[in-house]
Amino acid sequence: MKMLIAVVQDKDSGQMSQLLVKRGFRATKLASTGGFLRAGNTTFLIGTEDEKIPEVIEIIQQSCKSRKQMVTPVSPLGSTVDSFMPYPLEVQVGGAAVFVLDVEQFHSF
Ligand code: 2BA
Repeated sequence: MKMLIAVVQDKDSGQMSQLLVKRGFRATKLASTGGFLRAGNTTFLIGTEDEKIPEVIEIIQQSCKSRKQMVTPVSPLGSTVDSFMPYPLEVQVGGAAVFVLDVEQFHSF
């Protein structure tokens, strides 16, 4: 058995949940925050059999789009107002960051 952890954008999480339920997968959704953008995103925990991992990855690819986002960097510690120019920076976010882990045991009571 595997545990798939997928960090996705909030905008894509509704469609992804629907597809997972429709195709018979069990999942848990957690509200999360990206360390870099400090913006909300959604983390899915999906426990499934090894052979079903490609199907889950296909669902994630179908649901999650890549988007560009502008970030204004925060002033680094110690810099003066004169020397720091906070130019907005464009970053590409997503489709999804996916981790697949081995599960030693699973119990459901
Ligand atoms: P954030 O950490 O808010 O990152 C948002 C986007 O900012 C990233 O998109 C990436 O394009 C950019 N980025 C992140 N760290 C950066 C850095 N140090 N310098 C320059 N650009 C940077 P994604 O790579 O698609 O990641 C989307 C979200 O997935 C991340 O949100 C984070 O919540 C999660 N994530 C991505 N990689 C991860 C990892 N290795 N471990 C844990 N979470 C991860």
